[in-house]
Amino acid sequence: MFKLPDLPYDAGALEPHISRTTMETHHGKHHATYIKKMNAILAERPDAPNRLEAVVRLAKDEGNKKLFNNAAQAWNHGFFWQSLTPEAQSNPQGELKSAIEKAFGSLDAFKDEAKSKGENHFASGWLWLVADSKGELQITDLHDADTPITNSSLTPLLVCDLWEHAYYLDYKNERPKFLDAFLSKLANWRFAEAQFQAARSGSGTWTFPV
Ligand code: MN3
Repeated sequence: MFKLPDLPYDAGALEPHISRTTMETHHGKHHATYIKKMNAILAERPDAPNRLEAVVRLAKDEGNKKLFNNAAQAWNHGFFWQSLTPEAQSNPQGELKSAIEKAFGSLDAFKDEAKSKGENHFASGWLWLVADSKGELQITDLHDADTPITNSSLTPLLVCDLWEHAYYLDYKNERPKFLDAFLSKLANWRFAEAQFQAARSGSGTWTFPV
């Protein structure tokens, strides 16, 4: 059984970019419901692994869509809360900065590509910055509950939730404005740097709390 993890900051801390109401609904209702539904399925599965990452991979391998959708959404939201920060942050530093410049040309070019992929993603899903096994970066948009953790050669560094529930109360249909806020005000580059270092050293990437 998994518990809803606490937000790593106050629900109102991301205002004015994301309102307290959005965060309370997104975390306390949407995220909580995915965990509740997953737990109901796992209650019938005494053989299920006790790490959420392993549950997500098992559900994918088994083709168990209902379990996969709820388990992957539980994991993705846990990772999304870490990908946001209320702190005014400097841009990516060190090796992550170099890797972004190598992959995209510049931080601005990265933001342009991320915004374009996020804007053009049809319907629900997630916008990921991932590192491959060679430490090379890519931006990938995945549909619905899909998550890069089922691909053993990819490590997620940051994610932005593209489901309407992530931004509709604050931005209505204007997803590009939400993407701008994410890319220029909210993205947690210190977390992405730590993930990138962990990916390169082969251990210590973020895991869902048990
Ligand atoms: Mn969501």
